[in-house]
Amino acid sequence: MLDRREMMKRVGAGLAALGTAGLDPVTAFALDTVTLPFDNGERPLVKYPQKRPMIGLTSRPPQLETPFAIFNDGAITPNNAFFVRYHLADIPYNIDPDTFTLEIKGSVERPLKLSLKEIRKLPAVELVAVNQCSGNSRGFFTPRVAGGQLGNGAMGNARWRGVALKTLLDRAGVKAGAKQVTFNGMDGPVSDKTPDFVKALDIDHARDGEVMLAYGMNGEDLPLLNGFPMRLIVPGYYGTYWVKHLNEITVIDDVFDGFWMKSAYRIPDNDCNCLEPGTAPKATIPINRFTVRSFITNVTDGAKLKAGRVTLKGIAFDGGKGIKEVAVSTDGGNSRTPAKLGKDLGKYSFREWKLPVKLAAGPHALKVRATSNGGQVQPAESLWNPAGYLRNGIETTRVTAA
Ligand SMILES: Nc1nc2c(c(=O)[nH]1)N[C@H]1C(S)=C(S)[C@@H](COP(=O)(O)O)O[C@H]1N2
Ligand SMILES: [Mo]
Repeated sequence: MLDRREMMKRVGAGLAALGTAGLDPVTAFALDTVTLPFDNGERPLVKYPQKRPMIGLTSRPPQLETPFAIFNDGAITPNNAFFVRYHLADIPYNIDPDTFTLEIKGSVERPLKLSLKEIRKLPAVELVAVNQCSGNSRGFFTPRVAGGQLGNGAMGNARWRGVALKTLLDRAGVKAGAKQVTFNGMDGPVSDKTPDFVKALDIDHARDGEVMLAYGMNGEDLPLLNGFPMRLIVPGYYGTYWVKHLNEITVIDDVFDGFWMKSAYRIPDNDCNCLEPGTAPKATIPINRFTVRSFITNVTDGAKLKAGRVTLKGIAFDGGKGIKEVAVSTDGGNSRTPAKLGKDLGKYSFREWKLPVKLAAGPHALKVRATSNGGQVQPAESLWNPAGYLRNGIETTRVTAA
């Protein structure tokens, strides 16, 4: 065990190494453990430079979950508490923003190579949007599925600032017949048997004016582990498309068939994108928009509360239609009352909600259900798929009032 002074020294060393936005991975260390509410849910609480203590899933590459209590602090997730997900262990820990370049190539009239300075001079756009890992909440699946056993902390909401991808594609001049655009970041595999992490979007999606390249996050540079100096933002879409350390954009005339599109991150191609547990899908499609979700953030499962009036509070979000209603039940789902929605930060953002309720002495199953402006409603029970994606069943928080 490290004593506190030694810990602080290491944090200091880690922060000093950030001079050129580089980060020394060995400065991460464990503080304590937390237990997520499913079997084998014990995790170290770890400290990385630019991050407050986070729930550690893996260390090589770093995968960090946001401690859930942070979502009660506001609709925006602080940069130092934002989750981290990587696939490949060769992470660019030392990026020089002065020599960084972004290339736009392939099926374009004018291939471009832009410095960060040049990109920052282009017309800027801002958008508040949730980033959520496809496997957020996977640890709760029953029957359980393979993959990172995440609690509910692989999501976060930030104000992103950068350039619309359309602006860059228009400058490069997309040629007629272009079908998709691929995105590659500076991280890579340690072994050449592992395919590089490359994602693709359809050309019309890439040019919708909302997909953007972000160099700013909540008014600051991106934290290194969230994609410094620049990442893709695909509003309403799962995090897998939000390529970090983005430095290569390629316009292509066919449908990209790289591993991370063709074989990974796929969901059953049917109405519910779900299956009977244990069965395999007939056909699959690439994962795309978020399902609608909501959470209570100010009361934890198993809490003992004072009987009487309690104000419940939480967040909701969906894949980009915006939240129409959040309804709360204190009797296990028999009756529901609509909550008061908080400030609207945009259709891709977390939406806060709150509702005063009266709790009689005894046990209560609190359930919160969101409906999107598109009419999507959270199902009573979470649906199943073999990769553990899209989880969005109505959450139940069991409390006892006395
Ligand atoms: N370069 C790069 N970008 C990436 C990934 C990656 O492994 N490498 N993982 C993706 C996945 S699956 C997710 S969920 C998000 C997570 O973003 P975050 O680490 O900033 O929270 O990054 C995406 N972008
Ligand atoms: Mo992810």
